[in-house]
Amino acid sequence: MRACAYAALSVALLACAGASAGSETLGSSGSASAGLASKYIGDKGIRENPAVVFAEDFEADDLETIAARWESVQNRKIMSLSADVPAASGGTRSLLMTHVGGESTGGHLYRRLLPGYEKLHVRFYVKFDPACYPIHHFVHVGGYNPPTAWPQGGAGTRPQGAERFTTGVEPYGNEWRWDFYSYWVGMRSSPDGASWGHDFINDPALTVERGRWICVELMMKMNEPVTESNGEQALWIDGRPWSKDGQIVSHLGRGFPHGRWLWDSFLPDPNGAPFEGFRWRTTRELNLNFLWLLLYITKAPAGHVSRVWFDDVVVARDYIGPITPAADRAHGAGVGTGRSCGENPRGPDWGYALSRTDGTAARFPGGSTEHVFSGCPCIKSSAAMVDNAFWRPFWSY
Ligand SMILES: [Ca+2]
Repeated sequence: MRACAYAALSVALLACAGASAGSETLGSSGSASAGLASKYIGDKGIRENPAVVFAEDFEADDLETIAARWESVQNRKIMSLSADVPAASGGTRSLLMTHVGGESTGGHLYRRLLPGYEKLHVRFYVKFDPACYPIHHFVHVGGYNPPTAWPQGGAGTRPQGAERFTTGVEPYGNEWRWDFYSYWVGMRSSPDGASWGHDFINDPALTVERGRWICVELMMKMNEPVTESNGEQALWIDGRPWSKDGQIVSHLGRGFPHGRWLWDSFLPDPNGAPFEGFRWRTTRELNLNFLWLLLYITKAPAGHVSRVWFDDVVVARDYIGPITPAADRAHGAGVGTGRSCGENPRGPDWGYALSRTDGTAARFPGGSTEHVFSGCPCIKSSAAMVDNAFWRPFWSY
């Protein structure tokens, strides 16, 4: 459980609404299938995929260009463009938020995702400086009816069912563990009589590692029909769901996982009752329609500096997954291991890029230096290759 002190926030700008998600990409083995990102090395061109709703890679010469892609920008003065990017990223810029204790409570980028969706995946990369102060609230996804160009309030209050729901993906306070933080009509009460956001994973082992880039993906799926509690939400860290005591606990829907409630916390437990599912809404007018890239820090001592980087945000109707690294950058990681094509650990349908044995970039028709194949075997015979000699496979996962 977690006390949510939103009261100090200026009115309409910050709200802790809970939303949720669902995921259909978890197989029986619990591993995620290849996502949209597997088709776009370095994420280059991913925004052209018809399933992609929005993408923000922060590749721009100035913040004004970035701000134009969002509807609400709070505290732009703490934001800057940084050359620190995820290793697999095809870009050279990320967004850095530099919070200084005593000067502000952070900042945000917010925008609607219109016309609104029944299911969405939101994937982003984040890096917390090792000295980053505990986060009070973080990135949120959800829906407002009607949609607004700014985040709404509602902290501590259970939604009515027709007007809002939200879910934050949050590094929980001093614990630095990943969990959801959800508000919806079906939520329960907190010990103080209010309804603060609910958490669901409650595993300290799901640590938020500071000092490195992390790939975070949230999925939310609406309940349909609106009388049912068949909505879902799911979370992947670095492309992996989270399991505990023999069950996946990062994907919740009607009947899964098993556990029990303690006030506003769902505690997964294989011997508990099946999760009841999410009734996110009571009307179809309410759906997934906003993304709130939020950094909210409230208790850092005066002068304490907390740096948080964001990059490679993608919103899509299907599973996205981590960025596929370029062959040249990753050369060596999967080369020379003696694996044959048939031993591709992601299965024969997983694509991969090639690089030359001498370390130079591969060349393909059209001048491209990168290529993702969709099948196996293919390395020695693919018509896409300019030259059959000197190529080796690189496993792109
Ligand atoms: Ca970037």
